[in-house]
Amino acid sequence: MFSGIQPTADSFHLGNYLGALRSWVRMQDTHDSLYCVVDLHAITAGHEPKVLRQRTRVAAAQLLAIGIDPERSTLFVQSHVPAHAELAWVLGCITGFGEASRMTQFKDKAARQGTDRASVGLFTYPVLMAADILLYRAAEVPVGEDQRQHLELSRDLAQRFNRDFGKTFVVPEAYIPADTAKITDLQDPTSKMSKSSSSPNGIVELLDEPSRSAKRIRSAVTDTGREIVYDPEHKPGISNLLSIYSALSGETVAELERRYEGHGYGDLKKDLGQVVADFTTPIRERTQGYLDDPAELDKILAVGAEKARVLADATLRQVYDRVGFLPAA
Ligand code: AQP
Repeated sequence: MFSGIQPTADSFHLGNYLGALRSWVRMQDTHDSLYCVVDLHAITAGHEPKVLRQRTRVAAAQLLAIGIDPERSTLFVQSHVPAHAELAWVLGCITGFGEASRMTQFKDKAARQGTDRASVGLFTYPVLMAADILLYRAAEVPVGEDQRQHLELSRDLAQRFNRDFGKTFVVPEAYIPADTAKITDLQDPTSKMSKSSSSPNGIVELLDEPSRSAKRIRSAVTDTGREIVYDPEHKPGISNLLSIYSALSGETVAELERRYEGHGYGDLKKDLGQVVADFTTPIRERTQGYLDDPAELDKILAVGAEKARVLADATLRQVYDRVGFLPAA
């Protein structure tokens, strides 16, 4: 099993955690797992080198803090394993231009940045993601709903390569949690909570101070009604808060609806602020603990990269052979 996350913000948000990272932690018990901080992906939309380096460490520290265990899983940084970029080139050569042009995430981001400013790297982002996954012959990929189309492309490329050059890749399946596949923006509950497109008040960050998270939750957009019921179509704001509450507390949405019968939105928001604080405070503290010892953190990542390189290089050698490259002496 493989999955990755971009170091494109100072903190992960609850959408990242509930849509993907929570499954990462759980799947360590049942799967041979590889987890990657995808820094190559993080330079597709403009970046500051010093900030990227810091965010890459913060990303790795947060993954350790939420419970990724480097003894049981392989945790590494994408740029430490050159085979990712090398396989992406080969896969790019079997990807149709029209096929890549249909990726909605590129279309959305390019529309926001302006087509002239959007990079070729942003365009080929999903091909690099396919390389990440296929290198490790991953059968399952835990992601949020927003990545479904990219996963579909990875499957198509695996099948195409296997057909044209002989069976090489495992065709991966997306693992998308039913209840929290899409956590939405607190200020615009019809859009996904997103590091790059949400306003700061639309996001709850794992590393936020509890008072700031509570304030953002208190100011979350809700509808004009009074009833606390789960109805994503008519009450997207309240439904999003109920999803988050249920996922973090372990209570079902139906139990929460019963508990808050006759209460106002303010009560739900206040209690959710506390639930979020209880959840994020130990994560924030543990993250800081890892950041206080960067040498140890870098050592964990070096060990992870070494393990990943062994697997990735074996796949890449096979791919190079299958496509007809002359072996290096
Ligand atoms: N709102 C969300 N709900 C559920 N899952 C989500 N994910 C992201 N947002 C939500 C999942 O988090 C994983 C890692 O995200 P990423 O940083 O690699 O990719 P992303 O989708 O690009 O995340 P953002 O916040 O939207 O970042 P930007 O704005 O920089 O693109 C993925 O599995 C994703 O599905």
